[in-house]
Amino acid sequence: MSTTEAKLDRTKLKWFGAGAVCVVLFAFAVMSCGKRPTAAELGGAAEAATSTYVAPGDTDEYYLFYSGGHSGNVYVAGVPSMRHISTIPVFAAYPATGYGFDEESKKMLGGFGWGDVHHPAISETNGDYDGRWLFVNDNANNRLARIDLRDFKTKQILGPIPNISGYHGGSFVTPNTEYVLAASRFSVPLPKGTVEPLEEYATKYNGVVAGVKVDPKTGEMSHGFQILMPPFNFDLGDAGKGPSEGWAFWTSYNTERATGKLEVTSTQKDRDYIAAVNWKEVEKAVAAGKAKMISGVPVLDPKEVPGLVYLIPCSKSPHGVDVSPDGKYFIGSGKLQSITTAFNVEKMLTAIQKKDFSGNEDGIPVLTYDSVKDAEVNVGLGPLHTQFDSEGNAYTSLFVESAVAKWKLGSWEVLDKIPVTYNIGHLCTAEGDTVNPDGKYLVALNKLSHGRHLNVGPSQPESSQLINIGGEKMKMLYEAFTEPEPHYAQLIKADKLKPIEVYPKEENKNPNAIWDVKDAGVVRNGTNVTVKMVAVRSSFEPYKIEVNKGDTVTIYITNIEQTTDELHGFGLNEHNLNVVIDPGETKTIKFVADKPGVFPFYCTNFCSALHQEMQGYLLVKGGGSALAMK
Ligand code: RUQ
Ligand code: CUA
Repeated sequence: MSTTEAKLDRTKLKWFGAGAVCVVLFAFAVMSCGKRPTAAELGGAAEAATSTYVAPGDTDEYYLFYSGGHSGNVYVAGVPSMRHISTIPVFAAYPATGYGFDEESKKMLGGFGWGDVHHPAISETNGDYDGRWLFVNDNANNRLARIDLRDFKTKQILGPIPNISGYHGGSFVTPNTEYVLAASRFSVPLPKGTVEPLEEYATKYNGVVAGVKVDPKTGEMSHGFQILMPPFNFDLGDAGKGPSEGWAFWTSYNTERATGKLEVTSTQKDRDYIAAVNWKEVEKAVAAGKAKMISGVPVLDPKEVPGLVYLIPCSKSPHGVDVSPDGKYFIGSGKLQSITTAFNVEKMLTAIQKKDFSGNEDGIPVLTYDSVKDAEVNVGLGPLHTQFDSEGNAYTSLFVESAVAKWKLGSWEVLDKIPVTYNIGHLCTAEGDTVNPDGKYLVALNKLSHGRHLNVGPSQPESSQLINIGGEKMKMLYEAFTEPEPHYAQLIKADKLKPIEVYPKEENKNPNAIWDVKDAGVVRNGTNVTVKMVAVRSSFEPYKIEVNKGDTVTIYITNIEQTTDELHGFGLNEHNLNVVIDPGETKTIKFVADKPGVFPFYCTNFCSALHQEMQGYLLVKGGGSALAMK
């Protein structure tokens, strides 16, 4: 770089506030280890900094929804800034929004204190994100949740789903969100509740692959169909599209049907399987009465109903299968190998037609590997998960190698590779699992950070990296802390979502909602005390609730504000109760007043200059007399 160019570069930097700061820090970091940054390093950092810089007041181009693993939450960040902008509690209580404290959300949680959120999926219409709902599965308690993207709130939790054990093989949606895929990671004897000796695992335990039905209008989820499978461990999946529409795919491992130390016992065979299910045929079979009901769900046994399921050999210990945007290929990678395999849907259909089978598992035909495979691509060590861009390229995460490989569908050439830090699990490209990916960005969800952040002790913060995939070569742009533990993510163009700002009053159908302070009050019926309360800047009405020890108290609070961002909270001292009520919302609190005394309640969510004054008292009579001050 010439001096003029260097000068130009510096002048440019002046105009990019954050960019400049980053470059200075970068330069400082490099110099402090005794090296001067090269012009190329400075230029690259400036470019990266400016392309991720979102100025104060500006907003990001994409929403990133990523799973929060065993936190039970879904996290929302903006891309390219990677700023964490929201937390959506799903399977665990979250005091910040009062989730899990009001009666409505407590009921949804069903008594479980946590969940293990794995793979978020945005609903689709014609194979493209329609921005209506986000589904997430719970690996721990076999549940599926639906978040409404109109208000970013969890609206339904279905489960524990009968017969599914370790719901990891989801949530992947079919092209018109007819189903959300589900599968058992851990085979168990069925129906649940029965016990068979572990020694008889191979014959008496069952795997299950399934589809949870979704109502196309309301998003309401219900038990769809299930298929009884051999006791393999079923892993991640994907739905077919285009020429493969109507098919669903999952990988499986431990096709050895082993127990004990799986790291040894389940890695004996060279290949495991991809299970391919023709869900349109499954629907017909269910309609024809060929399913039997097990624990309230129609279950099909492929031994009795052939033609629904096929197995395709895949490199051993695969972790999911991904269908290309055109629906022609499905990609399966063995974690213990350095190749990923591209299978061809047309070849699969031909093999099925010609009964080109190499064996069977409990009566399920195994297709001949060489007949279905299109190519083995030498991507690198530990291939895990593949996503796509708009130019016909695929991107595969390499766990062992700590890198992302870019390769071409069809010509199978590996085009580029970029190191990531460290041990990437999944990756997510912009709308990369739809029929219409955007390209542009890739987020690497790394499993280990090995001190990429300030030291905060043994539990090291996670890190995810933003990579520009808009050009020929991938470029590292930014690295950010991500809440633990991201397993998968969805990256959707921001303008596809139109979240509401307040809950419109006319849409509030809660029979206990009140909109005028003169309707507020306390009504007693035996030992049941019902309070209808209004929260509005900056007071509660009523501000005094008098009850007797032992009364059951139900409080319906309506936030009658119709102004954006005017939330109120209701925290009750020493009662483990806090709810937050958004503008136009009504929430229900219920508790037994079992402690005598005077308990202040107050607004927990900052709302106005007189927020601190927004308070009241609960008087629970039945204790001793007070110590009066003389
Ligand atoms: S998963 S990385 Cu459900 Cu691969 Cu965790
Ligand atoms: Cu209402 Cu703070």
